[in-house]
Amino acid sequence: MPARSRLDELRQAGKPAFARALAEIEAAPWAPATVALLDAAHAASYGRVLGVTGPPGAGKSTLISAIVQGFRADGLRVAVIAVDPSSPKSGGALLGDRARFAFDPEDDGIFVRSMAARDRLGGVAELTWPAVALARALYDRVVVETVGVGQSETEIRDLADRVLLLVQPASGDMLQFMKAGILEIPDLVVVGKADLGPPAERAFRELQAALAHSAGSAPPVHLVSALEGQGMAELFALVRRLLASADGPPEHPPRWLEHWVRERYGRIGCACFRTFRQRFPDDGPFTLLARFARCFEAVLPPR
Ligand SMILES: Nc1nc2c(ncn2[C@@H]2O[C@H](COP(=O)(O)OP(=O)(O)OP(=O)(O)O)[C@@H](O)[C@H]2O)c(=O)[nH]1
Ligand SMILES: [Mg+2]
Repeated sequence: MPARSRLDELRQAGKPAFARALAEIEAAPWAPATVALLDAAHAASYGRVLGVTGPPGAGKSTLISAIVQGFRADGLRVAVIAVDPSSPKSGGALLGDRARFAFDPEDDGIFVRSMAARDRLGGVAELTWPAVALARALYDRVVVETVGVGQSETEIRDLADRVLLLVQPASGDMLQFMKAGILEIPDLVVVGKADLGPPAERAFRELQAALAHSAGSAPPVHLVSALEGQGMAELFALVRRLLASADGPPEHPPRWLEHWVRERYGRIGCACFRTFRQRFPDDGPFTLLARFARCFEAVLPPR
């Protein structure tokens, strides 16, 4: 079946079909039909992507549940992709399925998939890129949850149109984030669990003060309680506005391509890729990756 009609069929068929398509991508990422489907999705992309990152247990999934309800109330269809930090040894999720969302399973307008970030702690899983590409052609909004432990923040920056960093009161996160320069990445910073009272307010004031002294334009800071709703209306209004004003369909080639190549083939692979891609300017991103993988792996010694 031509990739375009497959995409149309997926649009009609709802959640189980999308889940099956993701399983196929996972099983045969370089199959010609997979590559064609993903490039068709990339070309037909319309959804906007919100990345939500922050330390373990900060309340990301709870906040995402609340934001998704807001999107649904706006009549938007939403896909949520949660990347679990995984154990480098077992390759499995560290704490089982950490995606704790409160969604109505009967609602066909919300799709949820959690995936293990295989090779390291935090960051984006290899399947996240194709999953987001496909989701952008099927859903109005795509929310990606990642556990922020340093390097992953830059990955989410390239994958998402807008990035929300969630921090936990009284955790010392702020100091760490400032040192690591992570506060430059998000479009907005949220201090969660406002219902905890004074520690949350203190964290909020500290963050505002820190950002006021930072060079360049500082992201706005919000204090919210996703559990009790405090500050959520204002936050949602901002998220809605930020996504609506995002640049629209991803640029070509997408920024995440080089991340993917570097992740898989290292710095040398990335340097080769830069030259390689110039020879195939008309390739869709997934066709280009498949072509590169074929060539690059052909010259590598067998593993
Ligand atoms: N008091 C309070 N607790 C919250 C709030 N939001 C989340 N929590 C609690 O914080 C804990 C972690 O919440 P999650 O939403 O699973 O956090 P997470 O950041 O997605 O966690 P991981 O995915 O495991 O990194 C749970 O026990 C939540 O009930 C909040 O607004 N107030
Ligand atoms: Mg979570």
